[in-house]
Amino acid sequence: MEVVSAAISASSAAPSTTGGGGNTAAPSDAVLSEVGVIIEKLLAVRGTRQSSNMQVTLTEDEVKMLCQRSREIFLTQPILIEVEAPVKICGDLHGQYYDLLRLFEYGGYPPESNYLFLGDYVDRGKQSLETICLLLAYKIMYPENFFILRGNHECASVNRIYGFYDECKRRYNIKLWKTFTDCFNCLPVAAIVDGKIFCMHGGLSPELHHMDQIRRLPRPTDVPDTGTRGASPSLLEKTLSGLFSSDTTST
Ligand SMILES: [Mn+2]
Repeated sequence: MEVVSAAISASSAAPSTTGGGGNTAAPSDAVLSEVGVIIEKLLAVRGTRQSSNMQVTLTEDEVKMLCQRSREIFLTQPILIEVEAPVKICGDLHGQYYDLLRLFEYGGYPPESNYLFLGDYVDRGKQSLETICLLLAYKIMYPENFFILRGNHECASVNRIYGFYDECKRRYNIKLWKTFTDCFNCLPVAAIVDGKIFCMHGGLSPELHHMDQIRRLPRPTDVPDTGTRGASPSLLEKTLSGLFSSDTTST
């Protein structure tokens, strides 16, 4: 089995359809219309990157709605998602919103192309909020054609330190950062493309021997801090922390 890890910029693909919207947590037309407006706002700064890194300020209610609706969709889909090719696979964004826009300019804005992002949307860069909000909005809009996995920075103990918490506190409030945490704790952690390409953030855990170990992980779940657990960590803890083992704090 091939292994695709983070930091791959864009792999091949042509437009395709992999089926209609999920029916279990399908958002209402009113929600989709609201999300459409949010996407328009977020895309309105296209082409401005040379002059300034313009911010897009959504209302707090809009951001909360994105977190809550996307969280519902994540929970109706598996923690190990099965994705059909063609799909464009993209690595760390780390708050670089204009890089995300360039990826879409290059590869086609959803739903023209299908996407699988491998995690680390927040921290380090200046615009974690725009970055994660656009990804969540596309997830709600195209739940069967747009996929985002969890990276080690989609974890409160990490993004408390590396920038996302500060950005939430500066632009909104701490409560909204907690709302993001609730959403991140429900993200899928791995994907299999066309039944043969295994994709996830960071490295493989030495504890991981079978895909069912991932499928059995409960959600919501925090990623435990390595080294601060009790003497006998559960397989879940070992597996989930191991999932991100090669990419803990340095990237
Ligand atoms: Mn990273």
